[in-house]
Amino acid sequence: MIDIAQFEKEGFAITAPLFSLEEVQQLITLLEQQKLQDEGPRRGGLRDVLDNLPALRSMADHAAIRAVMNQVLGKDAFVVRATLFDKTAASNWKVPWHQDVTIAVTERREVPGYGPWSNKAGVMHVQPPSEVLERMVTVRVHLDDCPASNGALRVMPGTHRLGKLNQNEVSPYVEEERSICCAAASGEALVMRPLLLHASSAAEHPGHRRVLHFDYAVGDLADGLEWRMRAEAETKQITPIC
Ligand SMILES: O=C(O)CCC(=O)C(=O)O
Repeated sequence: MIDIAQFEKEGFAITAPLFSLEEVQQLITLLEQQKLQDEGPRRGGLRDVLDNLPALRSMADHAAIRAVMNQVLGKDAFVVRATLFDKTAASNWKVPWHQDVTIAVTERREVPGYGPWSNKAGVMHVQPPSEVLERMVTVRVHLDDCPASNGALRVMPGTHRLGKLNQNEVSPYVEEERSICCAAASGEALVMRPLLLHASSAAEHPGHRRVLHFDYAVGDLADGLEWRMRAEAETKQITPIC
């Protein structure tokens, strides 16, 4: 459970452990068996990880995440995307301050307020209007301990209330001395609004910094546009892992 008033004001919260060490270990073993982290693109991430590992869907619906989701989006929230991020010696990256402004959809349709479009590894992405992004919440589950020195995410509190910014409008809202470093232990999660400005540095002594990043939403998109993952949820047979 999180402090919901604080979450709405600041745009983020760090949870108590949502997963036991045993569950985390089970997930790491699963990822290692699948060699997903080695196949990730240059930046040490793997998009659409549920496509490669549909068993992870049970984690996205884990009771501990559901309890948080019930607080922040309500019981009708559904997962719309999952990404695995890792920082290793071979792929130790940093990202500048930005908001998360794209969603994955089933197909391109010209709908007012939606755009620009992009095709990322065969998956159609679009920037929706701010109202859609404001109905979304991200849960970043840490599989490894993530102190500041391991490339933890930094956030600018309250910036989720600015609406969608162009990347060239971001810098006036970034005050490094006011930023918060979201250090977290293995099993803990960072819950955040996608419009919250965030950035991260490279790890100082890279080993692993595995984060499963789940995006959740409520409600339909406009004029027949469909969330990609929601559509797939209805057609795939899932084997639970935890
Ligand atoms: O995991 C990170 O450090 C950054 C992830 C990121 O850039 C994002 O979620 O948009």
